[in-house]
Amino acid sequence: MKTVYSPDHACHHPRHEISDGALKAAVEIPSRAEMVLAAVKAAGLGEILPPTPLERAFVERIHEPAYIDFLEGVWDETVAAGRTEEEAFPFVWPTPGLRADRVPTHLDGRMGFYSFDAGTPLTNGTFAAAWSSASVAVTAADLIAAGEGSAFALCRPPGHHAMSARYGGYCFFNNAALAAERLAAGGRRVAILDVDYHHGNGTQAIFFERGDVLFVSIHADPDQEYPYFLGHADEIGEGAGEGANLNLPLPLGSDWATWSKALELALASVERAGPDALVISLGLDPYEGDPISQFKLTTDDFSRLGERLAKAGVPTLFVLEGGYAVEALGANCAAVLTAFEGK
Ligand code: 6XA
Ligand code: ZN
Repeated sequence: MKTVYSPDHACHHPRHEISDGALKAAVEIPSRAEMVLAAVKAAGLGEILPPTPLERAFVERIHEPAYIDFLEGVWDETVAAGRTEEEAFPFVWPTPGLRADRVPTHLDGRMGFYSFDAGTPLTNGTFAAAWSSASVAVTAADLIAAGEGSAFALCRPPGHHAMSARYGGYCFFNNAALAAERLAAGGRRVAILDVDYHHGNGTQAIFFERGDVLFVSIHADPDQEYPYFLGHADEIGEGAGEGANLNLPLPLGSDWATWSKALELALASVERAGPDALVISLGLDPYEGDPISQFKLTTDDFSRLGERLAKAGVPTLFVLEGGYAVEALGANCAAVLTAFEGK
């Protein structure tokens, strides 16, 4: 399996985030990708390729032009506002009852308009890193389009929370959605299976009214876990997308016995759709040792996941999402990918 990777992820290097209602040490940090890269190399998974340049017109198929402009310019705006902190955070949003039909000119208004949480730090190099991450995903999708049976997009920052015009959950561009769009644009039927601990609200929202891309997600019950406001079982898609969205929320504390039952339901739905390509939003935060998550998957369970996905027999693109147990991240990622390859 080929891996696509860019060192530019390290341009996004937050020191802090807001979580648990306070300023904390950031967990979505460059060492995550470095650990995964080292493990993929050590496992001899296959060639490691750089991304090809990403065309902005293609990104605009998923993300609004004004949002792309905002992300590209927000650090200059931050500096122009005389701010000298290492990170910038929004703190006010156009929730129901406030007006969302005007984009404010002030930086704080603009950050709130284009985000949905306060937990996602913007830094000097965020745009460069997020763009490189999106480039990695689309390049890996092109490998599948060219006939590879599998590929790994070693994306950082992650993407599955990013909506067409809002960032949040450490995500800026929706890497999996861009990859799926690339494959769907070639006339393929695509299924996305999101195994991250958190619901992929951005990916769901992007494809909610589309019938050509199935979105299936196994995640912690949003009544009890981030992102809280999407990810319930009654969200089944709308219009042409009705029936093409499947959420499988699970209780906190779920282990492989519970999780693997959801996986069978997820794969049954994928099988019914009969896709030409499968995109896995590969979050490794269902791991028992993850510092911000509360599922109980082990490294061996990640091997079982890889083995099971291979049995689906569909060309498969793995797109890295969350996972914060940095020391175990490489082993868990390699477990999925090498088991998929039958190694
Ligand atoms: C709130 C938790 C953000 C979730 C990030 C993640 N600080 N998403 O791993 O998949
Ligand atoms: Zn996650």
